[in-house]
Amino acid sequence: MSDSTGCRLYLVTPPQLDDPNAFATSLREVIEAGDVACIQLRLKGAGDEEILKTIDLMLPVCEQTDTALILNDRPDLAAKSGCDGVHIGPDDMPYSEARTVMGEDASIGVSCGASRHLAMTLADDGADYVAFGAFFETKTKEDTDEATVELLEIWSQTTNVPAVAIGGITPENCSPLVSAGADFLAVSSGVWNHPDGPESAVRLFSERMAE
Ligand code: TZP
Ligand code: MG
Repeated sequence: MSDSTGCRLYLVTPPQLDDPNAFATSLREVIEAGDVACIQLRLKGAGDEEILKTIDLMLPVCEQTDTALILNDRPDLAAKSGCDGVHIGPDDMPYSEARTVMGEDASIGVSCGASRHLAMTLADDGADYVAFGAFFETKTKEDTDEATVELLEIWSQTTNVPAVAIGGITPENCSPLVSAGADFLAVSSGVWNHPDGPESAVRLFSERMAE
C-alpha cells in the first residue's frame, strides 16, 4: 500500500454484502479498472463467521491483483485471517495493542476525524496512515466529523505519514482533495453506487487522480 505514485484509490466495501461470492468474483474487474491500492472490508453488523468467510473469498483476488486487504475494526480477526492490515477508530482496540496483535509488518490505519492532534499522536506512535473525514455528506456512516481541505493541506505539508481522505467522495468532487495532497481517496458509495457502475467509477477516479 505504498504511496509512492501519488494519490491512489482506497476502496471500502459496501456495508453489507448480500452475496459475498458474487462480490469477490466481480471485485477483480473493479480493481483492474484503475489504480486501486487497497480495499477495506467494512461489514457493519456482520458476525465473525461472515467476516472470515468474506476474507477467504477476497484474499485470492487481492493477492492476484497486488491489492492490500485491510479489515475494519477487528485486529484480532485481521491477524488470524491473513489480512494485510487493519483500520481502527477511537472505539476499537487501541493502536499499541493492535500493533502487538498484528505485528510490525502489518499496515495499521487510524480514523482521526478532523483532529490533527490525534493524527500526530498516532503517527508518532507508528500508524501507517491516518484517515481524515468526512469531507462531504455521506449516508454510509453516521455522526461523522467535518474535515476540511485545509487540514489535508497542512498535514501533507508537514508530515510524511500518508493521509487518507474519506467521506462522500465522488469522481466529481475529488479533485480538491487530490490537489491538497491526499495520498489515498477512500470511497464506498462513490464507487459501488455510481450510476455507470463500479468499474466506470474506478476509471473516472483514476483519471482525476492522475490530473
Ligand atoms: N468514515 C468516515 S466517512 C465514512 C467512513 C467509514 C463513510 C465512507 O463511505 P462513503 O460512501 O464513501 O461516503
Ligand atoms: Mg472502527
